[in-house]
Amino acid sequence: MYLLEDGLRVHIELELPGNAGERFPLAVIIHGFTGHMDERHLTAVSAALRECGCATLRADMYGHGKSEGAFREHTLYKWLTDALAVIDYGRGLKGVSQVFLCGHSQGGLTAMLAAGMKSDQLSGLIALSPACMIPDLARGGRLLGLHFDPVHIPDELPVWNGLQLGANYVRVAQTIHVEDAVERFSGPVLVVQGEDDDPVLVSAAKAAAGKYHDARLVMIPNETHCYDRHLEQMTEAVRHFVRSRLVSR
Ligand code: FER
Repeated sequence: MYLLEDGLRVHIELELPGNAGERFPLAVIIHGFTGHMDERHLTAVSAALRECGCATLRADMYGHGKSEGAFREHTLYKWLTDALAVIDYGRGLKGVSQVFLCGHSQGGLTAMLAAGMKSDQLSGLIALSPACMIPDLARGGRLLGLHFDPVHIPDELPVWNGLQLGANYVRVAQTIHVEDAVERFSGPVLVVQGEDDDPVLVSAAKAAAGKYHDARLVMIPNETHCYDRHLEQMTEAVRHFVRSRLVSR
């Protein structure tokens, strides 16, 4: 189904746990850059969360999957307002007792930013391979494996799969200070990171985990950005984190 956010359709998929009672927790799940809600690692984390009794609400962000908006025009601000709208929709569903927020990569960064704005409304944040180095890379003119002048940003940046990304993506990213969002979230955090991911991502994820008030970092040896090799280790870390943070309804 679709939500309307600022006049544009945001594609969402709500799935209830097998034994949903009158009250149940809910987890919102956000994909990464060039991704979509049906990627293998996202359907897997979604299934793991339902095994813990959570309803899951996966969403396609602006310019991705089946949501409206052009990929070229997407920015972290647009993803953030989409994420806030999806969380608000989830919070408003009848029976929802508590809300977890989970994101992968750029969706992990988006989740970290949204969590900083909704610390009082979230029971936990799950950041999978969070791409929290994007703002620093944008300020340094080094996104997407490219080098550019960060003060005179080219109108379009080529993305690895033939897509083009507009300069406003970079201009927006340059203004974002992840440590502010980290400081503003006081709830529990799980960061999961594969050790064979891009080293820039690995060190940024470790650093972010170290700055949260209450974070657990699970490093998975010999694992990629999208958990291609040890998917079960990622989903097990998520189940363990969520199970100990369920409130009695
Ligand atoms: C980049 C590295 C990683 C980048 C984006 C990502 C826009 C995001 C990856 C993902 O969400 O999977 O340089 O630039």
